[in-house]
Amino acid sequence: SERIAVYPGSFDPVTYGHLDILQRGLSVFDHIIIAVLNNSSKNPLFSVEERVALLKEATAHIDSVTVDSFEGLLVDYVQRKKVNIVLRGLRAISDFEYELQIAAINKSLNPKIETCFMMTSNHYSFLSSSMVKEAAMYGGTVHELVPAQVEAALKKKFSGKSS
Ligand code: COD
Repeated sequence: SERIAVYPGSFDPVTYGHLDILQRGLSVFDHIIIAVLNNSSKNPLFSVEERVALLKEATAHIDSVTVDSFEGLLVDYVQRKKVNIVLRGLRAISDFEYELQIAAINKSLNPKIETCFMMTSNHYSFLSSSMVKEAAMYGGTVHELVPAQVEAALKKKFSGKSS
């Protein structure tokens, strides 16, 4: 049977760090469902539709990936998809505590669901969506950090707001 994992996140916006974890995940899983959190409380820069569209463009060349969004509890979404593995990435040690907390809460909410962690390459270990947004806001070059469509979308968001 097919091994499927759900890769959840805010992806506001998707970076090469996220895509690095996706690539690693694809060496272990047959199919990965990227699940974008539809979060009103986190006040994202990109709407859920925009984040999904950017992820779809960034993964268009990969057959074994689908992009979706979800609301409410992650474990409920994962169960609805009939999946029992959550894929997450680890960067610097600072991620560990946060990820441990999420994994522990999810485990207590649904013991059948396991979280699988992949370590990012050193190259991306300090890359985050928030850093990318801040750099772009002040007119910095984010070319090496995000796919071209994301770079263009950031430019559009911040045009007129910087300088
Ligand atoms: N290198 C490697 N991995 C990276 C990098 C990088 N440079 N950047 C990000 N990642 C990894 C992150 O470690 C994470 O594993 C994944 O990519 C997604 O990252 P983000 O920042 O886009 O996503 P988060 O952390 O905001 O996602 C949080 C969730 C949406 C998973 C969480 O809030 C959630 O499940 N919410 C739904 C409500 C719920 O179920 N709550 C209970 C559990 S908290």
